[in-house]
Amino acid sequence: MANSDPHTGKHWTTAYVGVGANLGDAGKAVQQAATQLAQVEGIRQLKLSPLYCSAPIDASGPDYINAVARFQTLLAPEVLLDTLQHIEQLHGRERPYQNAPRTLDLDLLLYGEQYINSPRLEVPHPRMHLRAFVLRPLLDLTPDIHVHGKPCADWVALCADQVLHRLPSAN
Ligand code: PH2
Ligand code: MG
Ligand code: MG
Repeated sequence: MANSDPHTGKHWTTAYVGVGANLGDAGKAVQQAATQLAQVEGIRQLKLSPLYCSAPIDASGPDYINAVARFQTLLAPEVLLDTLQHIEQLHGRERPYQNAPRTLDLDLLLYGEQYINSPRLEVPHPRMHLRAFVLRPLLDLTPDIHVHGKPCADWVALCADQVLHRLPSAN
């Protein structure tokens, strides 16, 4: 099987996670979340995209900071979801109402080539192909990536009206 470790036989899957925040020090929360994810057993080779700032879409509150993390994982999708929710909790995530402002949001965007529809999880993430704050950082990480069978760059062109500012990198 592609991407199996020859010594352990374990299978590493490439996953993408959308990282966002619009309460508190959002930029710091996004960076910290990436560091925390990279330290999880069963996650390797994590790369965080550049950070972007944008107004909330279908939501209210301060501007968002968004990025995307790409990594390889041995964790099954729902175990990965548990891990993401645990990290959200470490950042004091509250859910008073749908799309409320948040200290940290971690959304599983893509898990290999899989389509998942379970009560807890829909992958690819249902609105990702419509959101520049997801697509632009995704394209930064993996320029040839496809979403729903179409080049990500094509989806980006379709949401060219969404204003998004790339933040200068810290290093
Ligand atoms: N997340 C939402 C709703 N609206 N808008 C921006 N700009 N960035 C987000 O991450 C975001 C949003 C729900 O998760
Ligand atoms: Mg979200
Ligand atoms: Mg979420």
